[in-house]
Amino acid sequence: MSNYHIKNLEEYFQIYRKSVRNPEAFWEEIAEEHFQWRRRWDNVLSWDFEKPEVKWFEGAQLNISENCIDRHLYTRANKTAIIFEPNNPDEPAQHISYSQLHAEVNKMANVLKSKGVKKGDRVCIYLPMIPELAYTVLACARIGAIHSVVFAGFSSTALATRINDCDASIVVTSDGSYRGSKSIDLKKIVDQALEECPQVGTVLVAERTKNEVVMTEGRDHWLAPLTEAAIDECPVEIMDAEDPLFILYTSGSTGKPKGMVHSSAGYMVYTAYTFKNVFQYRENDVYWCTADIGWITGHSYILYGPLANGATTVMFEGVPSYPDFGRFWQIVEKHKVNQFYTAPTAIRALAKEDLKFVEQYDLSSLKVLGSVGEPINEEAWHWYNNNIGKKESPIADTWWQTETGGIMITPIPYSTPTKPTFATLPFIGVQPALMDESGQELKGNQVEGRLCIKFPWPSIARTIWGNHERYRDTYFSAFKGMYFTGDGASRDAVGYYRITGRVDDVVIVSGHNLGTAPIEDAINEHQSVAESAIVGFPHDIKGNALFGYVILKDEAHERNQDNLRAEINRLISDKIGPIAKLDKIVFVPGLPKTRSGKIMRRILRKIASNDVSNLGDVSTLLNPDVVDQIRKIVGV
Ligand code: 7RM
Repeated sequence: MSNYHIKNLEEYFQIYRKSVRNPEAFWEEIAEEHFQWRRRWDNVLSWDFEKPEVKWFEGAQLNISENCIDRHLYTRANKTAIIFEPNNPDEPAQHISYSQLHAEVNKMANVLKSKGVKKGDRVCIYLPMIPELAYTVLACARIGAIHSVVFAGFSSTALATRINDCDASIVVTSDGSYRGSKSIDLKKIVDQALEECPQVGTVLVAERTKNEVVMTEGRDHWLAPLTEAAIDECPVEIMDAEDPLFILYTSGSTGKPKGMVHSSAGYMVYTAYTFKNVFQYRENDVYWCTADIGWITGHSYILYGPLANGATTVMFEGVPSYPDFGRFWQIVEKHKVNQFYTAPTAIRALAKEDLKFVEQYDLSSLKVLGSVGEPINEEAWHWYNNNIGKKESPIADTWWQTETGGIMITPIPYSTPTKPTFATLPFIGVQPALMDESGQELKGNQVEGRLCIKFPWPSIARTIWGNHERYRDTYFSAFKGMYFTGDGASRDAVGYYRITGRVDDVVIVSGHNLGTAPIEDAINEHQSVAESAIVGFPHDIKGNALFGYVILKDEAHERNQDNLRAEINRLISDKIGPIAKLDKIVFVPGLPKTRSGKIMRRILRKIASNDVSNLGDVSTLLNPDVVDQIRKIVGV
């Protein structure tokens, strides 16, 4: 029995039990046999969820870029590491071998060094899905700089907040990006952001769209001439196991985004091990995850997990709808993709279109389908299973978070029988618990509660950048001695988990986590707005959409409401990004509040979802009458 590659359900249970009975021994064996270490650890695990503090493989030294690239050169130098598939299907794909990847990453590492970047410095990466993005991420890892990738769909304000929060002094970007038939002027967004970021002394600009850009003398440099002149050998920085590898921002229910900090060793071990098993990856398979590297899914399962296994990973620049709704399936056929990993929102969007977009392509290479980002509804699950997997490729509905670093609850394809809408069983080493609101663990099956994790796994985020107290308060204070996920879940009669969704004020729109508070903050800046509350409501394609309740200032009641709606959405677009725009905006006289002044979002959610059968007791509200007034305006 090999612990590294699970082959059937019995083996899963055996390995699972072993991993829980003695986690240290289990993870030590995985770490020992599958990675390259510069120094061995002194201690496998120390932890305290009260502090909270988690350390894996303390004393060990390594470099993750060496594990993802250099060590494969002995056996896989000419194997394709990354297939770059451009936005435009007429532009040829690039097959980047492990030895080419090595050269490009080393050159980029030397460029960063030449700009003064050192171990521990933060590098903000604001790039589209082009090879330079992969090179920059891995180059940072190589020299021990902490990368902070910001999704290139975010606005200049959102970018500036993230640059300043981690005090990055260098930004890597491009002239522009292609998204379907559109192109976006990324450099201009960076220029705007940097008006708020005086500490940024260097901007490196990759050329992609060749649109005109303004280059600020002394600060901005085209990347290509620098990499062309750079040497393609750069020694790796030897990192301690717990040295931070990257920061990735995720929205919280309140306040500014949280910069989740991931470690070097634990993150590597866990993403590599989950990748191998969840996707049942075999040498020479072609694996494709459609996420953007700006999200954790792209970090862990486009780059680090696959490359640590010497896999071939596809990086797609475009969108599922361009040039038509068959693009994903055309790419699957073209590159003979074996494992395909996408989000329910994409599945729902494609399921709405004519089946001819699927049927004209040969999808017989597919062996495993993955889903991530939000609960996959039954209809979408069956469409995916019937039309893409032809009922022969198991669906891995993978539940996890930016904070968890890697997949936590998932079927093991070909081992775990799947069940629509269920993420099924905990991955090896993961110890979930369902808790009731009084803080008691719900034992046994057929229960529903708040999803917590009882024991550390190697890739748990170690802190929130610059705010350890917020880290403790957000994840370790709701349930004593446990990591609280913010999600609700149920467990069925055989112990399968089903994730029911967020129990806090984060709404997942098209797979993007959006905190409602920052959107409210943006709206409230409108001169006509007095107060607002945003909630999610179910949406056919996006999973959830945003519903805004807005209280206008008195003098604004004369204004045209449609104009106001358009202005509010423009403001959100500018401050946060187009993904945060509201689908519905209603103008209301007040918001239901508790006596301590907290908005009762539960009530607003029910009204937005047209589900007012059970509004609960509203008599304790500060302003019970407002509920009926709002219902009248919304018409429910
Ligand atoms: C990987 C990722 C995390 C939140 C998480 C859940 C939701 C993710 C699933 C899911 C049901 C799934 N990271 N979520 N996967 N809900 N089933 N398979 O998405 O930080 O961006 O989001 O996403 O609510 O807490 S994330």
